[in-house]
Amino acid sequence: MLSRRRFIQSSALAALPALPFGLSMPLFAQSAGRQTLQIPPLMEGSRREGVVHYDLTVQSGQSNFLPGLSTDTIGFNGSFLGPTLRLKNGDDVSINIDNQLDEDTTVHWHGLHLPAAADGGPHQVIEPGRRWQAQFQVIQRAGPFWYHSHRIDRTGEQVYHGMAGMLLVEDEESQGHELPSDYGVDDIPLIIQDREFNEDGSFSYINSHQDIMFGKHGDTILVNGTVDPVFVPRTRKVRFRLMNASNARTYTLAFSDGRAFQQLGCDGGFLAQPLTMTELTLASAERCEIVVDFSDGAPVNLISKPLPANSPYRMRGMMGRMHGALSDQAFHILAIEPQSSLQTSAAIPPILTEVPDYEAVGIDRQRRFELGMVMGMGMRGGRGGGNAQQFSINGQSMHMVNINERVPLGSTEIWEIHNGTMMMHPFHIHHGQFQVKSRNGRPPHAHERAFKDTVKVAPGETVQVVMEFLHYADPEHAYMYHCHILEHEDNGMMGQFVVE
Ligand SMILES: [Cu+2]
Repeated sequence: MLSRRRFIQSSALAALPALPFGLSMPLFAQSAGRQTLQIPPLMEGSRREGVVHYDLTVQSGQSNFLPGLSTDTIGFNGSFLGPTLRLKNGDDVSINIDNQLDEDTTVHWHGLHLPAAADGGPHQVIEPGRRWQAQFQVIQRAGPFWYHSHRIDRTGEQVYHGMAGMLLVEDEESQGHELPSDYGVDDIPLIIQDREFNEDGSFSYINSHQDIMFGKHGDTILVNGTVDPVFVPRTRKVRFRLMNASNARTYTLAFSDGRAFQQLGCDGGFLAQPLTMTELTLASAERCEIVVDFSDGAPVNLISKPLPANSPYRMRGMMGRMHGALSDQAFHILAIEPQSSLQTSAAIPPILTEVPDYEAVGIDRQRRFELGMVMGMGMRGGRGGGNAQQFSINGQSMHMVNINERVPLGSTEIWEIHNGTMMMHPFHIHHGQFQVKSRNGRPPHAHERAFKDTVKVAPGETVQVVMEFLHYADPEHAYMYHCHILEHEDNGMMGQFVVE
């Protein structure tokens, strides 16, 4: 299959500022010209009789990513991606989803704590022409969440074509802090995705066993659906809501001049205190909030570096030897060119929140989850459920009629995830947020000591997370747990549990 490299103009490469890391950066390069970073419209909903209503329509369309070419895509209320939904903790919300596609879909509220029947997982199918209504109370700390297709066997293809959007939860604490919060001005969503294009401009989805084995990777970066984007800060400090909405790729995000930034939080809430960082690694579905200071007025690039040589997340063994290059790829993500005069920004508060200790209430039970994948010639490809034997959890591949775990309402459990494969898997659990308790028996990293819903599990690693199962008992409707490399999920690395 022809790749994007056909389209690369050398002039675009000359426009990239010098990089400090000795990277051979431009191999996977950008379009012929920069475009202003698109900002998804903000949807705050309309309040009627105590309920906040949102309306989303899933529709097919065409998008123009590449000069002179159009791409068939899927979006919410538009042709690609969707509006940023803003929800307030404590509100009762009702979200209408109208499916105008000619295929089934579902819409999952990734990271939110809500009833299983409102979760939008593989069982909440929306047939073509039909409407699904998700109604729930927001019981959620402030943070960056998202929504995306969760259709059985075809999540990867639907998300790849555009079925994703950001969802911001605010609460009294987040609104009480003097943080950058002017959406689109100094509070900026960055939905990062990689895509491969065919010569005619269409997306190239799965066309090899490798695309399933390693997950679909592309050589062109989109940020909020923009190729080669540029963002112009108007304020000294900017808050970025970073979201890895790629099907499979892991990014190690940093700035081209090595500048430090403040991490405020991760998937499901604030860290106790801002953390000074110079890079962070986000796997598929992980999010992170950061604040960056542009007071010096200097242009800089957000980049993705190769995984460090000693990173536990690199592929190992035969996979590493054959496909370690995936871990070595570097990308230009976003050009940042501050305007000449910048408005002042408030100082970042030294204390952001109190992170409660889930373990303090006592652990009722521990469960173990063994991630498995079969290497090599056994791969049959395809996305049909009938082919879903390559990937497993505890030796079983996802099947819609199997309930793998039953969790008593009100319990607190340790879920221990062991990765015996040769590549990293980002493990996601529905129902709500968890805390990372340990990695191979050692304490979690400082940057993950907040609430998370997706956790990287390195080859050979055992990660323990602690989760509370509260509020919603329903023996009929299942929640999912799965690898968030979407091609792994679609091919069986997923299981189901009920809270009862
Ligand atoms: Cu996986």
